[in-house]
Amino acid sequence: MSKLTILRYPDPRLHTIARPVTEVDDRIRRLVDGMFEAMYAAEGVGLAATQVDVHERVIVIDTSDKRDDQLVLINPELVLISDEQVLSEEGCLSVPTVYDKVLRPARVRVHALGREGERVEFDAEGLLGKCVQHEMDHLVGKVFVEYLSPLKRNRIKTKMLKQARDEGR
Ligand code: K2U
Ligand code: ZN
Repeated sequence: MSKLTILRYPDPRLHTIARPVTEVDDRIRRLVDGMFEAMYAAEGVGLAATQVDVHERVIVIDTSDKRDDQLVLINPELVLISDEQVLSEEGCLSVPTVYDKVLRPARVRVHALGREGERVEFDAEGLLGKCVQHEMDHLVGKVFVEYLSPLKRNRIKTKMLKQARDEGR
């Protein structure tokens, strides 16, 4: 698979709602491998299929320091969400150079399928917890800047459009 391109905000395709994966087959595994390649190249810790213009419920994550602990989440669901919330800084590979604080549940329990179609279930908090929630937002067409004020969001939109012009995108 040639290297996947990560969509840049405010590309309208980022607001597409992903459909569930019907079969975890070699096509999905090739997509997963391409997503990890694009995520590592962009020095990210997570990536949703929406961001590479594939609208199926697939997420890849690697929050390890050595970049060698791959987590694949297919058809992910949050089955438990803590009442406690935490405010922490986020960024996004689709909104480069922009970082701001987002309030999210502190802990979540995740159910998903893994790379071979096996059941995956874990509790997540901290960086992994917010990454899972950030990626699952992507799968329903939501970008983290939508949690910010309209004024901030419009300034970011203007900045991204200028960046794209300057890069000849
Ligand atoms: O979905 C993405 O764009 C990947 C995010 C994952 C993430 C977001 C918020 C909190 C935790 C993880 C990026 O990996 S965030 C870090 C980043 C942002 C821009 C450029 C490089 C790395
Ligand atoms: Zn993102």
